Amino acid sequence: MKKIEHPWIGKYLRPGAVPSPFCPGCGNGIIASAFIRAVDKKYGSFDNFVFVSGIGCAAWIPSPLFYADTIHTLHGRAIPVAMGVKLANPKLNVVVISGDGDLISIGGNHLLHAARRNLDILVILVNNFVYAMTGAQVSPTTPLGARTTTTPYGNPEQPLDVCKLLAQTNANYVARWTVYHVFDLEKTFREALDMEGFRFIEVISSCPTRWGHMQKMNTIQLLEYFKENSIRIEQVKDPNDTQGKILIGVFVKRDNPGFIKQLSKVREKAIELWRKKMVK
Ligand SMILES: Cc1ncc(C[n+]2csc(CCOP(=O)(O)OP(=O)(O)O)c2C)c(N)n1
Ligand code: SF4
Ligand SMILES: [Mg+2]
Repeated sequence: MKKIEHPWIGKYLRPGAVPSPFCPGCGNGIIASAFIRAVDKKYGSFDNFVFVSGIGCAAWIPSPLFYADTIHTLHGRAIPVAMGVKLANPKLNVVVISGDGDLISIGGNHLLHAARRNLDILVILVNNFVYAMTGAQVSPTTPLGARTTTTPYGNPEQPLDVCKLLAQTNANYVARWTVYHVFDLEKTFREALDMEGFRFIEVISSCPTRWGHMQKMNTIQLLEYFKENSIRIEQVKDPNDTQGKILIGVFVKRDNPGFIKQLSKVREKAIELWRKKMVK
């Protein structure tokens, strides 16, 4: 095989993982490159980063693709592992990248509570509407009526709008883009990387092999669909404008103290009380 040369290989991309492990047309490559460009502009390296992922195609973005410290953990358990990493060393930039099945289905409970705590991690949800790695099974984001391998006559369930849900918690940042909106995506990564507290970015991604196959859509058609059917939050004049549309943009941006700050306040208080021997 011809050797591929690129300045990112050996810096941001693990040499053994190039060419990428993803199918042609997979949005995972677009998300990975937008994220690397954001990090490169802000920090110039992955030195202070730890990436945590669960199981699924999206989880392969950090591991094996990124040449960085990564923990590829159990299905659904990326967030608790990321919490452990952040508590052990709060100076690290801790980033979770995983899929809709991993983060919302089996890992949904962890996602909700990390947002409630305003835990200082960045979570990137790669939403391709199915469990892609295991063969296009229905997920909590599969649209109503859509065909998947486990709903061959149409999905009878309503999907979860996870951005709307998390916007109601204490999360400091919640945003959604699609892989068509690549410049917005990079900008949002840069913005979120700087912040404390819980930051959540959903990226609607193209999966031509599993999701696209079930919908009889190729990569171009998927990207065209994202382009034609997205509406920016600022453009919404009436709630009906969002019917059948993908609502994109920044849902919330706050600068509330993150969990690490709250925890250190309690820790300082405990030490002070202990010193005064007020605690038995
Ligand atoms: C405990 C456990 N249950 C089920 C599986 C099988 N499994 C592997 S990946 C996956 C779903 C992945 O879906 P998603 O997170 O959406 O990632 P995608 O492949 O779509 O990027 C499942 C159910 C597993 N690995 N471990
Ligand atoms: S199955 Fe879908 S999500 Fe997985 S690598 Fe292929 S295109 Fe990407
Ligand atoms: Mg998925």
